[in-house]
Amino acid sequence: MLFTNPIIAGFHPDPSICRVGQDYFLVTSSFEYFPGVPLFHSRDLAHWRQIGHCLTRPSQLPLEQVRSSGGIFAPTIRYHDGIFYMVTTNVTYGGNFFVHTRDPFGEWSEPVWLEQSGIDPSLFFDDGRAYLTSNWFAGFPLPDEIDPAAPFWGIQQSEIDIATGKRLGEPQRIWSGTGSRYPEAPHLYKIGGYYYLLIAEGGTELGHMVTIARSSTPWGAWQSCPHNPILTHRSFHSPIHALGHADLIEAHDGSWWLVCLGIRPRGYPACYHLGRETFLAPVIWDDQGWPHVGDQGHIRVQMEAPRLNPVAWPANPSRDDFDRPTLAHEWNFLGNPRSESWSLSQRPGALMLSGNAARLDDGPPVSFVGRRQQHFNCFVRAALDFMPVAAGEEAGLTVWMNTQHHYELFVSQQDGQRSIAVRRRIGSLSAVVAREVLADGELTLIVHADPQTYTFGYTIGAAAEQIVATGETRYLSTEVAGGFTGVYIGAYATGNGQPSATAAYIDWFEYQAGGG
Ligand code: 6LW
Repeated sequence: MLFTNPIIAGFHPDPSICRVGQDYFLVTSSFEYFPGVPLFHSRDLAHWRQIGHCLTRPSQLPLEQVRSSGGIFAPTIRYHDGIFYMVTTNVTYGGNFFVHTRDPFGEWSEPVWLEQSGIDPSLFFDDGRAYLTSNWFAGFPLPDEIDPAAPFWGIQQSEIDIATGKRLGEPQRIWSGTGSRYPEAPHLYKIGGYYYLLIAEGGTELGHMVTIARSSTPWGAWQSCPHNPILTHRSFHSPIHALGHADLIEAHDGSWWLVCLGIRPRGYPACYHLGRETFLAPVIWDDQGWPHVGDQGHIRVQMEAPRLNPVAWPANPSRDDFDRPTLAHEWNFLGNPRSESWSLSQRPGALMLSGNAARLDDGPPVSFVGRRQQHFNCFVRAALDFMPVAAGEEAGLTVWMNTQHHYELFVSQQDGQRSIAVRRRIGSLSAVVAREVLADGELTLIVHADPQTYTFGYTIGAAAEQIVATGETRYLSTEVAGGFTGVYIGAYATGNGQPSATAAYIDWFEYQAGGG
């Protein structure tokens, strides 16, 4: 079978994978979005369908007033003795914890909080023991001057009681990698008599890489792989970059694979706005017991998986009519949603958003329901029924990177008339770049995305589309906006500082994937 990377497109970083028989489960980071930690299922490693989220309740995922790129960092998923475990960090509230379930298609447990610091926690089960491995760092962002003698940068580990989460010993600092910055994303495995410690180094940007070491014990001493880094695209000609933060898996046919994050930057200097995505590569073990990843340490867009049979899932419907009692898995809120801010039952068949006082620029608890942009080219339409009465009330679509970088196509009152406008916020600049009075009739908001540009338009009834304004994708990229996330396209409503009683109704929302 030929498969295409990324295997999960759009903002889906820090993948971790486990297998039960022929069923594969994969999780990714979710930061400020709720529900948290999207959970995917596959039977061939290449085709994935989202089956839910691991963190679906505020008691598992407190995100009150979370800032952009706070919340949930990298998760690890493991299966042991009939139980699935997902361990992660809520960097905003509480630190490291895990949840567990016997049924990944159902609900996960309440959090079990852990007594070990550091991001990127991972669990490893061996010989009746459970190990918690995480990174250890001296703070982020890096200070301008680092005293090489002072902090240990690397990986720490403790043994824990998996029933209670209590640690059974002091965390030990076990490896600091091969010498590059940000040793992180550790995963421990036992393969063919050795313990292998897989980590990421170089940071999650263009210098990202995957390194590995092995030992005869889970604690070291670690022998670094002679051909480290085993995966990197530093300075390599490819449409794919920043490969790192990986997890290994042995497939049901005995072949080995690696999932990792990567980006698809465009333009010059290159930048990316779809976020860090999930990639797959084959792994071969040499007769010295060291892994070789992909095509000589590189990942291509199209790769061969000769021994795996494709098991594709039906495509998600492109249009959501909001006629089910719960939101489909692709939808997210920003932070914990407030019950008064949204409803699927108030007007059956429509998503109701009610503007609270929070502005979009404030982030949570703004009334927002969005989905990831997963394709460079896509076409989004949404039917909006919204009759603002007070100044400040607005509702519409946002192309959203974070609180300081987002573009809106929105309806509001201006000089007593209902108008449609485009606002662009880029850092500390915010401007309404176009505004028109709206005629009466059924309003459909439209966003066309191509690799360089968002084009905002609308239709009234069956009339031809009116274009309102455009905006560059570049100014919503990670290089401009910062953070760890990728672009969402969402519906929102806000009172802009005043609670608003005027509901906005999204009758349907359509996301049509184009190329890329
Ligand atoms: C994650 C770290 C990283 O915790 O980025 O690329 C951080 N790797 O391992 C946030 O996703």
